[in-house]
Amino acid sequence: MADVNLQTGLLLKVCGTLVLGSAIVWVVRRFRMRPREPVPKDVVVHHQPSRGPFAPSLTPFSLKLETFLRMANVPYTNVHDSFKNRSSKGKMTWIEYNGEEIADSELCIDYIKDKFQVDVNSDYAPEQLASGFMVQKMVEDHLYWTLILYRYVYEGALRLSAYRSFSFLFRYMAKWKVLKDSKAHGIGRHSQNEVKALMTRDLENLSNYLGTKKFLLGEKPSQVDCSVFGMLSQFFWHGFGDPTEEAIKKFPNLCQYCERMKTEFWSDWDKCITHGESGKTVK
Ligand SMILES: N[C@@H](CCC(=O)N[C@@H](CS)C(=O)NCC(=O)O)C(=O)O
Repeated sequence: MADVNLQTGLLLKVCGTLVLGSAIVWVVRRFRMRPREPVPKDVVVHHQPSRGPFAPSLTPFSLKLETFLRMANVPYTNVHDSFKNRSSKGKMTWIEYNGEEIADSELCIDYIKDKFQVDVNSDYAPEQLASGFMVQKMVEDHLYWTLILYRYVYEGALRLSAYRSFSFLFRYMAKWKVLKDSKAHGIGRHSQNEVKALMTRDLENLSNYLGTKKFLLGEKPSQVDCSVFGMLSQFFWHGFGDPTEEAIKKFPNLCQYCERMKTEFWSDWDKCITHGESGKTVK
């Protein structure tokens, strides 16, 4: 009799786990479901998260891609849904064009350049473009990690929560994920002081590279500026007084560069930010 009760209990536990597991899978799938609205023809649809408090996005890669769309003068529209509706690769910024879906900001840019036959780099020689490319890799694959370690791990997204209603669970999950991913990258294994020194050194090199030039490569903006601007905007407008903001403020030419890119490509900036109001709907 005791054996039968034990087996029934075990069966109930297994069934319960299966039912609960299926329910979680169903909820996650539904949460991530693609929108059903028709997509306009011959227009790039940029899926990105909602607008940021003091810059158009809290995601450097979304700001990079949208700045590129403006630089390339390509018809586009935004759908602010990618927080829930991720790309096929699980990341946030992505595009749709006439039924095709492209994930990853850099691959989106390659696709747009090819589809619309645009060249935003024509003012520069291959050697200059190569150095710009290497700057971009430093910014996206190194400086970026210092930013998100500060934002989500060391600061626990607390400063950000003043402008965005992030639940405790979200902040906990974000911290856990960034810590896990940054450890896989390697940088997350350093101490906070070491990360701070690495961040400052990246910014210092960037500042030296920019020097007195108007844009990264010279007098005219080019593709690399989209990426660098997307990233530096986070330090300049979305540091909320934390050490990332303190770090960029030590380099006046980087701050002026942020303002210059804003003036050049974002005349509607004020309509594209929430001005710190959580949940406010803007362009
Ligand atoms: N190489 C990607 C990087 C995109 C990326 O890392 N996006 C972050 C937001 S800044 C993201 O989606 N993180 C969520 C995650 O990793 O699950 C691109 O250029 O689009």
